[in-house]
Amino acid sequence: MTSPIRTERHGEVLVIISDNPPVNALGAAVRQGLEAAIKEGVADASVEAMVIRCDGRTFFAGADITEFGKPMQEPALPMLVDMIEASDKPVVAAIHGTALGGGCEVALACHYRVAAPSAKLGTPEVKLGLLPGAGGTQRLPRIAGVGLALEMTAKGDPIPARKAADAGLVDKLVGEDSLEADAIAFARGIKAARPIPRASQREVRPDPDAVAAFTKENSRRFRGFDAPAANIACVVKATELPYAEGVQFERAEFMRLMMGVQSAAQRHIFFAERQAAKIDDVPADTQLRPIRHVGVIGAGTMGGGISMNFLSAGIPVTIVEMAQEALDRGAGTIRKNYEATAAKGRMKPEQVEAAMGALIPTLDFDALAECDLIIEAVYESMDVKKEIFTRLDAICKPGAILASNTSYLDIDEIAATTKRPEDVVGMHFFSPANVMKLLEVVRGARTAPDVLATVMDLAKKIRKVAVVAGVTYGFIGNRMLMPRQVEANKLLMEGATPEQIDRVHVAFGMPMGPFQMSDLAGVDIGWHRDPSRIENIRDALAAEGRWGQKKQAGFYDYDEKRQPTPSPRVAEIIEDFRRKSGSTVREISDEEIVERTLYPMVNEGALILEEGKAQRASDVDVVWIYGYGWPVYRGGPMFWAKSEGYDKVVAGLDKHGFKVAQSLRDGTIR
Ligand code: T1G
Repeated sequence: MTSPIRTERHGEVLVIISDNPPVNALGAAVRQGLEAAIKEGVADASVEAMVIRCDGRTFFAGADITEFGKPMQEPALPMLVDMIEASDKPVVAAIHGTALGGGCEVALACHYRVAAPSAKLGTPEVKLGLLPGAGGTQRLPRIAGVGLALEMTAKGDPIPARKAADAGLVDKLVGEDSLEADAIAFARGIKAARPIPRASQREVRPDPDAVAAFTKENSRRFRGFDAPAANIACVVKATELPYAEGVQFERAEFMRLMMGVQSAAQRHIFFAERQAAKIDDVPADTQLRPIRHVGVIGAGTMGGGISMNFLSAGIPVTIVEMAQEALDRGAGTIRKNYEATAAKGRMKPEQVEAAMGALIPTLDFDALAECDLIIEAVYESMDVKKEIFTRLDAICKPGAILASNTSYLDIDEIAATTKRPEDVVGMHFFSPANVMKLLEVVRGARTAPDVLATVMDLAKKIRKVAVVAGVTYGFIGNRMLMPRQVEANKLLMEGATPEQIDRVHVAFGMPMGPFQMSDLAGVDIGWHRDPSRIENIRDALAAEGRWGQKKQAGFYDYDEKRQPTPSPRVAEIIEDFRRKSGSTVREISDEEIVERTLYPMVNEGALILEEGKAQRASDVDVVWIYGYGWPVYRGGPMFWAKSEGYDKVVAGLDKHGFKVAQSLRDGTIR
């Protein structure tokens, strides 16, 4: 097997090159090749300096995550980076693409770093529930200081090369297309410089105020996660201990996290997210349809958010409304959202103007005729959607993709109103559509493979995580949400309170519970609007105008800052319903709430998989992580059920009389 590492001599400079597509992950063969090359350079008297660079799209993007949990093959990365740093001949890292995790640690162990301006450096291990385990938490603060080291390790977001240069992490920004030549020239410039700068030998002053401020500032963001605190602790150790002792602490923390359930869950989601992009029965090289212009029907909250995704990706959008006032309001909201983003420094004013310049608001439905993709985003009425698709069928050009943003309705029924059902697909965005990453791509019985492949590819372009769902009421996410809501309401009748149920879900790691969520979305969503017809607690609230946060009253009362407080009026309404329905009120345990609200979701997920309405269990997990705020450190409902033990989940469901999916009972969920 040829090594992914090769060397090339440029006079007195030895260039060590990794070629391990797709992202030069630091797998065993790469590490062995690097070790041999460094030894070769150190041993060869004619070598006066070395350069490490990578072929392909990026410098090392980290340790090979697929090797985690398997027996370690020597050399281990910590030993390899220490060996690079110990070299008595200067080693220069030549960085392009993304130097991430172990890749960044290799660069930090090199004595100098040069980078292409477009490069990024980062330690994203925390996003895998880990920390930089090859000296990164000890070398980073020694070079860049405590503040930036905390940012990079505990948050995990990469930084651009220019910022890295300003922080001393990169010694020189070189030509975008002359990386190797510039790195060799740089190496020649420093080959004789002594002493050789070694990051591990540098001092870093303690900065307890920065640590305290950082921890406080991010407490909400880090809630429930184990890894951020461990990253912070390691950086603090770097200011207290010599390198040799600091890395021992780092190593122990790394192994503790690696053995933990959270990292297993987060690594599961790393691969699940990438797997979700693959459609089992559609070849990866399927010819895609060109999407150069998109049409959106409806300029309401969803239509506006959906349009922003395409405008931000540089794809022009024709947005159609029935009335000028609604059209102006919709376009106005899009501009306001962009200007708010620019005000936070996350967009330049010229980018706002470019996006708004690509928006074509119109009352003329026929203007959609030339669009490559049309997304219908009007309110949930099958009749209205059928009428719209009939009109689209009459005017749209051959090959145009006709999509519905319905959250529940039957895509096949909508498609059947056209003579081109193969061009019809569901694109279910989540509110706010310009923010939420999830996109459920609903595959109809007649949806053509190239339509699916095109929409999945487009999802990447608009920075969405797309998951294929089959036609079933509520698709994957909302279908699993329904049994949870039903049980939550039953538990209210039996003695639980909205606050108790929501507290259990928030403690579990959800951003909010079922009733807080109902108040955010609107208690009146889907309400029959007849105040005299009161069949359940939700009807009673809606009839009283308690429509949720927007009315400062729903299942909770809300202050002007939208802070919820338990509502005596709601307690009365619930009490009234219990009395009228003759419910037996009893003490409800938190455990029972988990068994009756989360286990049924898992059960529904298993049924969805049995019916083939989702490709794989990990897709269901991706839906809940990116669409409903399921805590990533629990890996999603299906992964969580497996880590809890299917037997325990089945026992809980049996205890409460649920009909258990056969695959869950047999433990054969795929
Ligand atoms: N190991 C193994 N496979 C990897 C990988 C990695 N580190 N990174 C990517 N892949 C695979 C990925 O699964 C996909 O495979 C293909 O490469 C393309 O990836 C000791 C312990 C680099 C920004 O966390 O963030 O170092 O689906 O689709 O959108 O301290 O990949 O094609 O079969 O994501 O262009 C730390 C993880 C590891 C970076 C490129 N490093 N990777 O994004 O492509 S832990 C990371 C990424 C560590 C040390 C510790 C992204 C990317 P497939 P892709 P992309």
